[in-house]
Amino acid sequence: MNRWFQTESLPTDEKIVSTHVAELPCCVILALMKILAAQLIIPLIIAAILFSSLPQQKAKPQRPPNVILIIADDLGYNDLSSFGNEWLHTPNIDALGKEGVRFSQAHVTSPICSPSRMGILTGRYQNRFGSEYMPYDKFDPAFLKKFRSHFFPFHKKSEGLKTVHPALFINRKKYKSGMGAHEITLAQLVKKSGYATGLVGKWNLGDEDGSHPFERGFDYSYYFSGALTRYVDDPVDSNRYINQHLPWAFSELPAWTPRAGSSAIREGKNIVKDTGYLTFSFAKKAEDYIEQNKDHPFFLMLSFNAPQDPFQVPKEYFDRIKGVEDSVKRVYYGMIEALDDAVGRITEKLKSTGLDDNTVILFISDNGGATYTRATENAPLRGGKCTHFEGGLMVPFFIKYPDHLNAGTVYNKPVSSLDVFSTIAAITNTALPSDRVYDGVNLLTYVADDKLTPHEILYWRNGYSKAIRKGNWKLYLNGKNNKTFLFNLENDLSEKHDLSAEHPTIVTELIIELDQWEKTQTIKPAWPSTADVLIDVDGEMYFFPS
Ligand SMILES: [Ca+2]
Repeated sequence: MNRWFQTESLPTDEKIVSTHVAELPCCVILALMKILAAQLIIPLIIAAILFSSLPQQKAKPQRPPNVILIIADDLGYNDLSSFGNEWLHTPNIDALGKEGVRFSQAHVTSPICSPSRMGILTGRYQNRFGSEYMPYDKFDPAFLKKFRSHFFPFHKKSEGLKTVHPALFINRKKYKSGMGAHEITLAQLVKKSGYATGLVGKWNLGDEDGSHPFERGFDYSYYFSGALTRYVDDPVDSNRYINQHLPWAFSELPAWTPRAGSSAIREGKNIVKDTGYLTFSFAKKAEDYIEQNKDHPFFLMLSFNAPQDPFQVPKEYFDRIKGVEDSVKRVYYGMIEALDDAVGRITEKLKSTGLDDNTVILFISDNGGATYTRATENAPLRGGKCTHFEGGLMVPFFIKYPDHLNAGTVYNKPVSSLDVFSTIAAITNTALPSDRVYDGVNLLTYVADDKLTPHEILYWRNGYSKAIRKGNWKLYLNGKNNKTFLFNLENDLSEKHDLSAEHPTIVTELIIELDQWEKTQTIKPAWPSTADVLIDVDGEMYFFPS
């Protein structure tokens, strides 16, 4: 029965009418019946119209919503206007939070690109399937030769890189690095519900057979498979673009690798020549994808490499940044404003195609800001990319879902990038596979009910660098530095006060919980780390296996 026709008063009214009818003369009864009949005709006509409209409603259900997952690269907690940065303007990205939900404590599962993206794309801790370190990129042979001969002398001068695992140069054929064949990606998931699937941008989930996006559920792909590529292909027009080198950063040499091997731009299986500024090329491809798929439900993963290095920016974006003298920061902020404009083009395209009311946009960064570039600090958080301090793990995250999530909501409980998978499963009405454990939750449920808590415990492991958060207690262990930190994030989000000496029992409890998770829910890394990097945090150097 339709809810429009269920009224609690109807049985009572019937009872009253029948009682009075028995006591009245026939002529009065007839007159009353005429009046009643007249009064009933109009409601009956309305009821008939409403009933007749029901099958029509069922015949035309609202189309399932489109889903666009936008991933930024190394965009830190303090790199957007809405998260407090006063030196740049990011109105388009911030609008996603203003028109949806802004998550103030969103954690990724790793402070480096690939393992974090593995978690987002599978909804499972990547440690469950051995994707703990960066996969081995394929470099241009000529570049690799130069890389080898310059690597160690170069890095003796840099602060960032301590050792390089021989696997990077010698054993790469011994290991198949990349997402395990058994894992199910978001694209493979939503295809079960009939979605068209597209990837535009950085992949970084492996460059071996079986690991490519077109082999992992994406019907369409315009991408590069590795961690890094230039924003402008050679030759760079110095009248239009600014190159900012970072001779102090361990990533300096690989960041400027020519567009070959894992850095080549591909459309499906074919290498293509992209002549634009890559952030805008990705925006254009995403616009085209939306146009071409506007007549049926689609899932688009738009995975920018901005604002990761190499630092290259169109001159007009450099000029837009006012009041910042440091050219490194100015280029970096310009790259973020270009990213913001690219996001604006996507939201405009949704409006012009009439899809904006029925499209969900999720925006997240894959890890915290890279402090080793000296362009960002992640304030008020400590540390950054390649550390398990919050600066490496806590990132900007928004979900805009018109008519389902209230505009302007700020959600303050800890959430995880693992939740992206379960939330998209719910939005697309796709059942999660029952043959494996999923570590995320459907955030729609939790945002709607403040009494619920998405995660009591979160875990992290990249080799010897590990962390656990239980409630507001956060433990960070660095086996190579021989450090143990305990923080209470409720009143010390900046991780300034190590409480490990004051609360040894909590330290022990958290170590046991972390150990238990490692023993029962993770496997050994499927391939060795490529390098130990050294990251400066407040003047102290911390090891991290990349
Ligand atoms: Ca990244």
